Order: sequence, then structure tokens, then C-alpha cells
Amino acid sequence: MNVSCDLFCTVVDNFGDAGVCWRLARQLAREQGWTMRLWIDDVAPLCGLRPGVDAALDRQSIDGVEIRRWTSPFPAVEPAQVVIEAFACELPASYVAAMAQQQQPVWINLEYLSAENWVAGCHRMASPHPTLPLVKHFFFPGFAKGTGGLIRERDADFGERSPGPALAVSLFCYDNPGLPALLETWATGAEPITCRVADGLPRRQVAAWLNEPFAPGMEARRGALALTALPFLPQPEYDRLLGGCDLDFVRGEDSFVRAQWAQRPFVWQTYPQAGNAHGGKLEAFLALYTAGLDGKARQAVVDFSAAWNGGGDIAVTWAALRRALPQLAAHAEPWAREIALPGNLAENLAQFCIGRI
Ligand code: TRH
Repeated sequence: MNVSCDLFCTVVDNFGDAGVCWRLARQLAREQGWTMRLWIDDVAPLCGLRPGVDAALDRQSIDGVEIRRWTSPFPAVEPAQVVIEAFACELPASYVAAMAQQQQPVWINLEYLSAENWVAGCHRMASPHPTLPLVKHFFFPGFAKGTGGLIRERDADFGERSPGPALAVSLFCYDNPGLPALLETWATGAEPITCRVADGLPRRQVAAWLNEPFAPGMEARRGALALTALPFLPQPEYDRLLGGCDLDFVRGEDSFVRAQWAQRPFVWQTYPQAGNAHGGKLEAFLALYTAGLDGKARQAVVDFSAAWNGGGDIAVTWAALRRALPQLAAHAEPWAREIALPGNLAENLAQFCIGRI
């Protein structure tokens, strides 16, 4: 069915907002055949994720998606059949007014990902507009039955483990007070470790720890630890980086999900929020993820995750996590099968919308 869809994205910070919206827009265009327009208020992160976006902006489609600058005032356009607001971003008032005057589009609020129990209860919930004849539905990504599932493209490619005897690690994190202790532990340990450091916050923290310049493309060595500073990679290359490593440090929402699809052991740093609002998210996720592990491996994951997210001894918890890595590697494939059970998010979303057009 040929469906037109406007997807609205505000970039709050970092890359996740743009990263999730771009993947979804591209997948709805390529796999569902939808006519996609992505409205985004800051194109800078998107230009890093998908080189070539700047040249196509407001002029032509790229990967089947028309990318439009979300300007204020908002241009007078005819609303699409399906309107998705990502992460409760507020749609332009003029656009909402036009929605009410026209054929009442299917209006979706795509929510943040969480493994918490309440998610399935709120997924697909309707919220009538207080004054206009419009109804918005909440669509929740998730890991379990009754949720909208996770984004995963049919052509996702996570590559192969890169050759080499050292333990290969990728590092993508927020400002993390535990990072110097982890680097120190790796550098002074017996095992050779290669660490590929993502651009931005991770690279700058590693540069501070090295106490020397560490620009993209540069390499450094401290004891058993070899470090490479990566440039910001296009999204498909980042996916392949994850698949090429024995352990991936990921953060936020999208990289966190990709490490799971890449079927590699991973450590998740939650998005830091005042009052440790993400503590509940971490706990809920770990309860699901570690359910299939034996007691020791489960404890190792829980303890290291706690330390990495701000509460515990990095060196001690690293030793236990390192011992658990073979079990975590074996757990990665059954886990990926389990989280695929609710079906992929784009397909679930398309089915939900088509039933309402
Ligand atoms: O960048 P993030 O921290 O994104 C976010 C934001 O903080 C956002 O406000 C919050 O709501 C959300 O997290 C939960 O982390 P995330 O979600 O992993 O997004 C990073 C994106 O960048 C992801 O699509 C992978 C991509 N990426 C690349 O394409 N190349 C790279 O080199 C790197 C390091 C990442």
C-alpha cells in the first residue's frame, strides 16, 4: 500500500534522536514502500550518520527519504496520511491545524525505549486531542511481547569479528568517571586489548587520560592497551564496528540496540539524567537480559553495569566481567532471537497504521 508519512524529529542532544529517526524513515521507505518525509530541526548529526544528506536536503530524496529542514515558521504543506512525532516532540501548530482540517491522519507518538514492565500496558494507547478532532496513539519500542519491538532493517550488516589475537573492544560512552580506572586496569593487565574509541566524548576522555593529543586516526599504546581514535563513522560502518569486536561499550538508545543485534557482549551506559531516572531502566533491562545466564555471569554483568553507571569498583568488577565474556558471547545469539519475537518496529508500526487509514 502506498502510504505517505511525515516523521518529525527534534534533536535534543547527541546523535540518538537523529539516529533512530533516520533508521526508521529509511526502513519505512525501503521495506514498506512508504513515501517518507523526515522533518528535522538540526541536520548536523544526520550529516555525520549519512554522508550526502547536506547535498540532498530540501531538494531530493536520499535512500528513498525526503529530508526537510523543520523551520519556524513551518511551511504550508499538506499533511501526510501517517504523522509520526518522535519522542514527544511538539508538532508545529499550523501543521496540527491542517491535520484537523484534512483527512484526519494516523498520528503516532514514537516513545523512548525501555524494558520496564509498564511499557506493554501503554503501547498503542490512544490520546484524544483536547480540542481538535484528532487522536494520537503512543507507540513504544520494547524487548518483550506486547511492545512495538525494536528497529531492525532487513539489510542490517554487522560484519565479522576482525582478525587479531587481542581482545577487541569498541568504546562509545558519555562522560564517565569510571573510564580512567578501566583504561588503567586494561593497560596494567596481562591481556592485550585493542580499544577502538568513538569520536566525541569518548575520544576526548581518552585524550585526557593519555595526556597527549588523540585526534581521529591517531593510535596510542599504554602497556597492554592499544588505542585507536576513530573518526565519526557513517551509521552502517558503526554497525560493522560493533560486529567486529569482542565487547562493545554502547550508550543511549540506538547503539545499545545495535550491539544486541550484532550479537556481541556489550556494556550499556544509560543516558545520564538528574535523580538517576535511568536507574530503573537499567535494572529492568538487566533483569530480562541476564535471565538466561548462570548466577556468576549474571552477577558479573550486574556489578560491572552498576560500576560503569556510577556505583562500584571498576577494576574488581572488570575481572569478573572478563571471566564471563565467553558465556556472554554464547548468550548473544539466543538473546537476539528472543528480542526479535515481538517483530520489528517498522513492520509493527506499518501494520498498526494501515489498519487505521
Ligand atoms: O548519541 P546518543 O547518546 O543519543 C541519545 C541522545 O542522548 C538522546 O537525547 C537520547 O534520547 C537517546 O540517546 C536515548 O546515543 P545513541 O542512542 O546510541 O545514538 C548514537 C547514534 O550514533 C547511533 O545511531 C549510532 C550512531 N553512530 C554512528 O553512526 N557513528 C559513530 O561513529 C558513532 C559513535 C555513533
